[in-house]
Amino acid sequence: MKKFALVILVCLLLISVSVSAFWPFDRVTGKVVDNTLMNNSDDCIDTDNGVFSMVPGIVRYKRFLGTNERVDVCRSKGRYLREYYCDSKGKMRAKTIRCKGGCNTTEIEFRGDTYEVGFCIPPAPSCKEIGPGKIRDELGKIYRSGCGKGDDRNKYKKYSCGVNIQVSDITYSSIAGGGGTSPNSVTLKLLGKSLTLEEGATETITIDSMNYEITVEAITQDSATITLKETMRVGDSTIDKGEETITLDEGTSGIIGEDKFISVVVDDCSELADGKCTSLGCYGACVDTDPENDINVAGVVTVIEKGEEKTYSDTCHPTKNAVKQYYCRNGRAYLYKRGDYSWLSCGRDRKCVVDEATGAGKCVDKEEAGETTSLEGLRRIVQSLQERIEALEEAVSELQEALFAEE
Ligand SMILES: [Ca+2]
Ligand SMILES: [Ca+2]
Ligand SMILES: [Ca+2]
Repeated sequence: MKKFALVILVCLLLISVSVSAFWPFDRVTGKVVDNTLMNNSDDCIDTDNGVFSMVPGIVRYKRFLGTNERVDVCRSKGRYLREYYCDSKGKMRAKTIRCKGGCNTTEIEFRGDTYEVGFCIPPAPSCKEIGPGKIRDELGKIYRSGCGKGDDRNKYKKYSCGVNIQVSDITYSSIAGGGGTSPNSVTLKLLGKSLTLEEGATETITIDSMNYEITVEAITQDSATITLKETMRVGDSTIDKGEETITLDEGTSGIIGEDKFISVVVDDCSELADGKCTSLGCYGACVDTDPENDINVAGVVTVIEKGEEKTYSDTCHPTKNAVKQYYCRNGRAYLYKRGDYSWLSCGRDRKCVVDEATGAGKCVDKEEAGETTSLEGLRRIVQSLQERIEALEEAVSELQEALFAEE
C-alpha cells in the first residue's frame, strides 16, 4: 500500500513537472524588447503580431496534444504585463514588461470565445531634449539626429521636440459684387516640407514611424488656424501623441506640442553642391577667397553647415596688431592655427584694418592704413593714379607733337 502511494506521488510530481514545462515561467530570451514585430506560423499565432505591451494580444499555439491559448495579462497590481508572443521557431514565449502608465484590460473575441486581455496604458506623451540632437520620448526611446543608412546615407535626419509651423502665404479672392474677400488657401511650411491647403482640408505627412495630420481649421485674410495631430506607429498599431491647435499670422511661425510632439526633418545633402552628410548635418562646398591665408588679403570663407550657409571672415584682433584666418578643408571651414595660436601678427609698423567691401580683416602698412582702410580709399588711390597717368599721357603726346612740329 505504501509502495502504491509512493508511485502515485511520483506520478503527480512528473505531471506537475511536465505541466510546468508548458507554463511560461521566465524564459529569459534577453533579446526581445517591447515593440518587436514577430512572424506567425502554423504552430503559433499571435493576434498582436509580436511583443507589443500596449496592444492586447492572444497567442494560440500548438502543444503536445492539441492547442492552447495565452492572453496578455496584467500582473503585480497593474505594474507589469505578461506579454505572450511567438518566437522565430514558432514556439510560444512570454516576457514580463513594466507598464509605465499602468495596466488595463479589454474584452477580445477570438475564435468564438471572449477573453479578458491585458495591455499597458501608454504613458502621457512627452518629448525631452537630453543632449544636442538627442531626444527621448515617454517610452524611454531615444532618437538621435544623424545620417541615414544605405540609400539614405547622404540624408540627415534631425529630431527635435515640438513641430515648427510657418504660415508662409495666404491667398484670397474678392467676392463678386464688392462683397469683401474670401480666403482660398494657406501655404504652410513644416517638417522641411511645404503644403498648400484650403480651409477644412487635411493632409498627412509621414516620416519614419511618425504621422503628422495637419488640418486647416480656418483661414482669414491674414491668419490661419491649424490643428496638428501626431501619431506614432508601433508595429501594427499606432500610439496617439495628442493634438494641438495654433493660430498664426501670415509670415509668422510657431512651435506646437513642444513638450510632447517629436519632429523629424530629413535634409537631402545631395541637393547641395558637393553636399555631404556628417554627424552635424549637411555640409556643402566650402569656398575661401584667400586660400593662401595671406595676412595681407581680406579672406572670406563661405560654407554650407548643417544645411545653412555660413560665412567666416578673417578677423582683426581688438588691438589691431594681428589677424586670424579661416580656410577650407574637405568641404569644412577651419580656423588657421600655428601651434595653439590663431592670431597672426601683422608685423612691425603694420596694422590690421577691416576691408569695407568684404568686412574681413587684413594687414596693411601703418602709413597706408589711412588710405586703404576702405574701398573708398582704394578707389581714391586708383582714381588719382588714373588722373596722373592721363596727365602724363597728355604731357607725352604734347611733347611728341612739339617734337614733330620742330622737324
Ligand atoms: Ca500585447
Ligand atoms: Ca503578443
Ligand atoms: Ca583663408
